[in-house]
Amino acid sequence: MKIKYALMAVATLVAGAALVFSLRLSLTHKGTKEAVKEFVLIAKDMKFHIEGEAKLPLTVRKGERVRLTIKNEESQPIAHNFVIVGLGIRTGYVQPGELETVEFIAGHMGTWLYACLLHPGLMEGQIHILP
Ligand SMILES: [Cu+2]
Repeated sequence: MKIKYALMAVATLVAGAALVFSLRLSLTHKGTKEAVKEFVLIAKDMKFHIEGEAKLPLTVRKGERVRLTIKNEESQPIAHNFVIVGLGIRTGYVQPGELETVEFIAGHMGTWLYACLLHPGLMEGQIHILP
């Protein structure tokens, strides 16, 4: 009887360890696979400015996950949004003091126009999706 319980305990431990190991494997896999390219665009004085070390125009590689945040830092009551014309990506209207983030996979190579649809001409730029 005692041996049977001991064997069951060992089997449970082994199964538990295998489960933990496979969970860690899948987490590690996910962590390396889903690197995110992050941009923060500041909307201020009717222009887009880039925050941090990123440069304009925005440049990413095909297949990359992109996380883009638009922050409205206007001192006047002016709303803005962010739309990548041609890729079907858009935020809602972002009010002063607010921000919104969109996330997408850069699936189509080329140079795409992005803009604030409320102020086209004043607030627009390009995103390059490279091979
Ligand atoms: Cu705008």
